[in-house]
Amino acid sequence: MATVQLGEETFNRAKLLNVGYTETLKDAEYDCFIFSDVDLIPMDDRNLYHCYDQPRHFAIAMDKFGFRLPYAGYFGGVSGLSKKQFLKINGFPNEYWGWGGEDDDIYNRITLNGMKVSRPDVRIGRYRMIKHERDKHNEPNPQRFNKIQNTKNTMKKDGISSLTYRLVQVKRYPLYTDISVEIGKPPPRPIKG
Ligand SMILES: [Mn+2]
Repeated sequence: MATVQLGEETFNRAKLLNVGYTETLKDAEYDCFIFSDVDLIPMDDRNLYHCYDQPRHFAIAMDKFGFRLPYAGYFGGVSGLSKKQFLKINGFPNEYWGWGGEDDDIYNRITLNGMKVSRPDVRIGRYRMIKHERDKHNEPNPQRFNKIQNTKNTMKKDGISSLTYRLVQVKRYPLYTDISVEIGKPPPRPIKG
C-alpha cells in the first residue's frame, strides 16, 4: 500500500501511515504492518520484514547517518508493529505537520506504554536512501521539540482513534495499491503580539 497526500498543504508523514493502516485493513484482516519511507532501500535480505514481540525498528543503519543509529531513541525510516502493538499506542500522531518529530513521538508512545523497541544487528539493518533535495511543503516543523515533550498527554486523544481523511482514489496494481487522500492542513497558529 502506498499512500499519497493530495493538494499543496504541509506534508504529514505519520497521518499518511495511519491512513495506510486503516485502508489496508479494508482488504484483509492483517495483523502485522511494516511502515516504510519511499526512499529507503534495504541492503541486507536478513533484515526480515515481519513483526516481533516488541515494535520493530528496521532502518537502524542508513548511509546518510554513516550506517549507524543517529541517536538511541531513533525510530525513523522503516518500522513494524503488530496490530496489537499499533493499537496499544493508539497508532501514530496525526498532528505533526512538516518534517521531523513524528518518529520520536512514536518512540515515546512505545516506551510510555511499557514496550521496548526491537532492532536487528547493526550489520543487518543497513539502508541506502535515494538522494533527494528537501521536498516542497515539508519544511522542518518548529513545533516538534515542544510536541515530543507532550506525547504522554496527547497520545490518548491524537492517533488512530481520531483519524479523519477523505479517500479520493484507489489504484490497484499487481504488487501494491496506490491510495490518494486528502488529509487536511495544520490548524492556524495563534499570532503572538
Ligand atoms: Mn529521505
